[in-house]
Amino acid sequence: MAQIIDGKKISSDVKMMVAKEAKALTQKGINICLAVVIVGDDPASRVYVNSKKKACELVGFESREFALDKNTTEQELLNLVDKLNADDTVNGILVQLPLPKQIDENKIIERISPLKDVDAFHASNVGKIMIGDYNFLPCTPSGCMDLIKSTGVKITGKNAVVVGRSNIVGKPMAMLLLHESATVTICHSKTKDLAKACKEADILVAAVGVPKLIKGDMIKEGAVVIDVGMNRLEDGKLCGDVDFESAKEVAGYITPVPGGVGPMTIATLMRNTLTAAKIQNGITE
Ligand code: L34
Repeated sequence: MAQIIDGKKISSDVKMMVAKEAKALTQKGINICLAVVIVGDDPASRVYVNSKKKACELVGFESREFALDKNTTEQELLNLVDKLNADDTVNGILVQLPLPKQIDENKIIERISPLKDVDAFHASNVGKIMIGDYNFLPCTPSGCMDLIKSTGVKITGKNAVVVGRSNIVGKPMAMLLLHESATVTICHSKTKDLAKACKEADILVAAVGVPKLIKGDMIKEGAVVIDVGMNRLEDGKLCGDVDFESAKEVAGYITPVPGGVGPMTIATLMRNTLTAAKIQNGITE
């Protein structure tokens, strides 16, 4: 029976640390502000953005929301990004994805100043991560690494399998595991024998967006299983990419959905915003 990795608790510890540092900065007259941009009325995005605003409040940041109509043009959004880049009172800029189809996400991401790119999605930040010399890590993969480390299982030399190859989760996740000296395999929709690959994993990260794709019989006894999936079923219930019920019988450690990776994404965003503010204020420890 697997031990449940408590993302809520671990994320709350991260936020407490951020709050403590933010308070010290405030006492020096440095206020920290995150600009949160949401376009359209996707209900899931609304939930996540609200959680981000709430987390800002908790750690003592200002959050400034920019809620734009679903028909906003690419140019209008670019103009807003330019304005936020130029605003010295804004330390971090978060444009919640996905964006409506008339807007090219890459174009928006590339317009955000890399110093304010608290998602670490900008090509220059992605490149820095690849090299291993970076200021920010993307929130979800970084949160996953913290969850893996919380188990005490050593990563060096282990077989790590990442299912999913998105720019936002799969690819950077693989890179972070590689930095910690895991032997990393990336699986995706064209992988020939997914079950066989997963079964080799000491550390398994599922980030594909297919509900309950990973079953217990695909998991190695005692493995660390991190479920990034955030699928809403027809009954309104959230479910991960891992079939929790069968997986928990085999895994050594497993994250629940909800209460696993999601809260860590938000806590890491707070940590990145703090880092951005420190860099922008010339504080280097
Ligand atoms: N720019 N867009 C940008 N940055 C991000 O880091 C994100 N992401 C993903 C979607 N778009 C983004 C998020 O914020 C996914 N994501 C995210 C954040 C938080 C949660 C889930 C996804 C979360 O808090 N999940 C809760 C359950 C929430 C619910 O009930 O719906 C959990 O406990 O997992």
